[in-house]
Amino acid sequence: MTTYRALTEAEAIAYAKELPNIFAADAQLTSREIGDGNLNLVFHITDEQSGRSLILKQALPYAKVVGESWPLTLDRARIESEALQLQASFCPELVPHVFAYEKDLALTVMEDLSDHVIMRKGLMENNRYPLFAGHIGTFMARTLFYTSDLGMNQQKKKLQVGQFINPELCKITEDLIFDDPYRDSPNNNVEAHLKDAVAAIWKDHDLHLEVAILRNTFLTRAESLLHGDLHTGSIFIKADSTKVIDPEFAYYGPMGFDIGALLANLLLNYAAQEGWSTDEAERADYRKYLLETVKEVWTVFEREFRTLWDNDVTDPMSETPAYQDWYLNRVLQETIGFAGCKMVRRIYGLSHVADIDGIEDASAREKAQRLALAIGTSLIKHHRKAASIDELIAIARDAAVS
Ligand code: SR1
Ligand code: MG
Repeated sequence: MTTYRALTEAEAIAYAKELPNIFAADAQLTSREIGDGNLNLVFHITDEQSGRSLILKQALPYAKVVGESWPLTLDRARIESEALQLQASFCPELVPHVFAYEKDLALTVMEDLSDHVIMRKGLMENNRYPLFAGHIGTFMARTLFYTSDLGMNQQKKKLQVGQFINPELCKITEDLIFDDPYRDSPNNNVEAHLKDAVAAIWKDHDLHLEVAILRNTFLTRAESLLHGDLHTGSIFIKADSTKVIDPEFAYYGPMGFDIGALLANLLLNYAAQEGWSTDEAERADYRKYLLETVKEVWTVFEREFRTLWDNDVTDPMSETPAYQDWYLNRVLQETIGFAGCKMVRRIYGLSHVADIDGIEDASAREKAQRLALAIGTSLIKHHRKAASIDELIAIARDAAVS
């Protein structure tokens, strides 16, 4: 039995050499630790001679972003590798291939995607990805439908809920998204120029009610196997390919949480345009592209989900007239609410996003932050009244002009 230890680059090379059928026995491998996320080590292993490469991802027993004072279960590596393999059974072209998972080292061996870029970085360079909405809408429709009571055997689903119980990672989300931002928590990271806006949020009881309702939904609704952290840093992209990575927060929760996370991150980039583009017309044009993408993501998701429901549904009551419409409207409303929560937490919670924090000019950054907060809080307050994705888009558009 191997005992857990965080690998060094040399140990990562030695481990990779032992993997069957990947590198030649005499291959000269190099390793670079490239993990830039909050939690894990990521080794990029390459063999110059054959051109072969792969990724070794290893969970650390603590949250890297905070340090060893924040212990974190290694079981998240199992959850991630099992979620990736399940997602691959629904849409293999949209996730990295997993070659192996080593429990004792909390280590997953997977396909190297370095010909793609992290989508957040691509958006920060104002790149456009015309195939993205189709890819991600399909990913969400398939993974959320086929892991729900609508798309699989309902007894097997209960067992699958057990397979993906993920209490420690869920607690991070419960705290950082549905609690800390709404009170003066030491976990928050508030820039001085935002103190008035944040203080107003801490006093806004109408807003707190909506957040409490969304938090309750996150805590209690075992609807589908979620990715659990579907932001633009969890997506590798290039013109003709999208790969969803990093599902270590996977658990059974409400569908709208994944969709909302994705839309929130597009809207955070929308808000960040304040700082990235000085040319008014260029900024307006990229914002238009982002809102069109938001709409298309929802439209593809809804269309694909309805098709799966019509063709593959397992629930005996699913043909009840108007049930499908009721169901999708509820998913839409929760998507909008969760999107709002995901925006607010990234502005002054523990963990921010580079789209916003990377704006060097403090006054442009403040404008972007206030815009994100205005959109996020409006989405939260509006979510239970929503009946169309156009309402989310109108909120984003109106906030940017006011
Ligand atoms: C302590 S982890 C902070 C954040 O990083 C991940 O990407 C999740 O979004 C989590 O909330
Ligand atoms: Mg991650």
